[in-house]
Amino acid sequence: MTDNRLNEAAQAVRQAMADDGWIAALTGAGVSAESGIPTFRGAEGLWRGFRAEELATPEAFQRDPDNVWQWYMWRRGLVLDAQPNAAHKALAALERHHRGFTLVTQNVDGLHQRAGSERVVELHGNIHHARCLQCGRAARLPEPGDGDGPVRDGERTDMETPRCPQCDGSTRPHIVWFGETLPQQPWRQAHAAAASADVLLVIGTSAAVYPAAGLIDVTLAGGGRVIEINPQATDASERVTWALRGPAGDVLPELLQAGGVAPA
Ligand code: BJW
Ligand code: ZN
Repeated sequence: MTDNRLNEAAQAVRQAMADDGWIAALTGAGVSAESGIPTFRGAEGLWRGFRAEELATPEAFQRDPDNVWQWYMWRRGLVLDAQPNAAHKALAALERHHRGFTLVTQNVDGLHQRAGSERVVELHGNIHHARCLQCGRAARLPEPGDGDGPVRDGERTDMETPRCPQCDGSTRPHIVWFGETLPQQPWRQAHAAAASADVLLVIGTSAAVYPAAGLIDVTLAGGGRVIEINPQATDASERVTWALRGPAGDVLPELLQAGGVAPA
């Protein structure tokens, strides 16, 4: 993609860095699509005939905790088998290159961290953790290959929610479901980053889920400019400054390289 929009957007990135300004990124499921992780609202977003909106709710978990748990463990399996892609790596390179950068993600897959990003603000939780319903502690789930991992003695051990290692209470996925409030500290960090951003990169999100999608308006209201990277038009396309069409794994490295960030 070598059109005017890309060049203008790259110029805004370059300028923000030259001025020692602030850059933020908001990522969604599309940034992990090229790693083979299905998006929520895409055609592969279905699992056993359920849509994500039918599984990612406290009511669904109350009704059938094992069903919801198994959906998360299926997704976690995909994530553990996946590798970070060029878009995750480009964002890690941007963090290394520019101090005033904050990466905010709606994703729960941990692929940004695996690509080398160290300061990741997770708005919707993390699929590798379970949280105790009794004492509130979030603990990382065992990895395959740990003595305690999902397969032990040939038997799957991840088909039911585990007990809390601290108090033996019941646990749930450490995820923010529809109707639940976002964790306070990450939300504050994300809001502050969007408010002070000279440039906000909005990558691979349908911008349909709030309050995350509202960060776009926070940046625009603060006088910052917004660059959207997505192969499709989204709910935000009409209000962003530049909408760059294409897969994040192609467009983001091209944009950042044109903006002066050395490739990963
Ligand atoms: C590519 C690509 C490639 C493909 N490269 N791109 C204001 C207005 C209206 C509604 C609300 C509002 N405020 C709150 C609400 C209610 C609700 C909400 O937003 N509903 C909307 C659906 C209308 N929000 C909430 O309930 C939130 N809580 C809250 O607001 O609390 C206060 C409150 C409490 C009580 C009552 C009211 C308010 C919580 C939201 C939690 C979202 N949780 C989920 C699931 C859990 C995580 C998990 O299981 O993994 O988070 S939902 C799901 O959507 C997931 C995602 O993080 C989130 C966003 O989806 P995302 O990432 O945008 O994915 P997709 O699939 O939608 O889009 C993928 C995009 O990628 C597409 O555009 C593709 O084109 C693109 N793409 N290939 C680049 N290669
Ligand atoms: Zn506990």
